[in-house]
Amino acid sequence: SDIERLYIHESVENVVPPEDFLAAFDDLEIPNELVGDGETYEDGDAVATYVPRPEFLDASWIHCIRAGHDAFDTRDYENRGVPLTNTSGIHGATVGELAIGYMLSLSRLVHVYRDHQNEDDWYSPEYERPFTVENEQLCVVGLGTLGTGIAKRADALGMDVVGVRRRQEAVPGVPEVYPPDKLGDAIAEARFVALTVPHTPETESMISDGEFETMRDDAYLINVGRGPVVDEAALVEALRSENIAGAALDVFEEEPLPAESPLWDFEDVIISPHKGSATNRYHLDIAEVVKENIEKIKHGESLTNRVA
Ligand code: NDP
Ligand code: 7N6
Repeated sequence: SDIERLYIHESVENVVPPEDFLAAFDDLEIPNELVGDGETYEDGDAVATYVPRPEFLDASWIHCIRAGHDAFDTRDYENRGVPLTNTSGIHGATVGELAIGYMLSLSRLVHVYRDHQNEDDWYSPEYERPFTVENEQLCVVGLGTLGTGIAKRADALGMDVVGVRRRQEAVPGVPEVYPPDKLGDAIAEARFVALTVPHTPETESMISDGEFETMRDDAYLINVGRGPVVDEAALVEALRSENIAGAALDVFEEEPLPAESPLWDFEDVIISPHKGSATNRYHLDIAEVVKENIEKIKHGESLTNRVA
């Protein structure tokens, strides 16, 4: 049935200013409203939300404003026949540019110079340390919106890009695509390993002791997917034992990253507080996906990004 009302759950504040997000729907013919917990929903209601809530199962359609819908139990939605959609498809440039920024900093030491700037220190690194990313190998694990967003930008910088995914589909800028059971081969020669897979039972702790053994000693791990994809204790150990050279991390097993985490203190670990997707037009990018699906429901077409 048609969507008659659009509710925006207040949890969207985790990512976007709720009032700005709400205003992005003002051009629709249907009413929109900001709601909190404990609301009642009925047929014809749609909810865009950051968190899952049991009462959402009474509505006609739920949209998760995140690309990763791992906080939602898809079985609940399937059992009730309520469609659940996510916001994959919009983060190629945002997360892609962040990952490129990480690699350019790790190679040209921008983060190190800033650390020294904080001490008014005109610093000269060891001659051996800086390098260009040009001609270095990047392995992108997961070749969806995020992964291809990183791959095509890395390709433009003259990097040699390989990737990992389950489906053996050709990906522009990625001449070599490995299946997940060849992960070791895919990461063995890489200077940078970038993780862009969703958190699923298959990807949990996909990068652990064995993978850090396999990686080059001068390699850097980039994680912009989800924290649990990496065994964080193994990562800390790999950094301590100099089994890898460093890391750039946007996502963590526990967020916010606890103050006592050793990850804060490595010079060649760059930490961003889950801001890979944060830009000043994030609310508009998400709203576009929601509006596209409101149109699709109206025309009886199948939903984009349906995950349950
Ligand atoms: P997509 O669905 O477009 O891409 C996911 C990719 O992962 C697909 O190419 C899929 O390919 C691959 N994949 C899935 N399972 C496996 C596996 N077991 N082994 C290898 N590859 C696998 O999603 P997005 O790119 O939009 O987002 C990916 C994830 O990134 C999200 O789920 C979310 O967790 C995270 N994210 C983080 C953000 C941040 O702020 N840091 C922002 C946005 C997203 P195939 O099916 O062929 O295996
Ligand atoms: C919100 C980032 C996603 O999955 O994790 C991202 O889209 C959202 C802080």
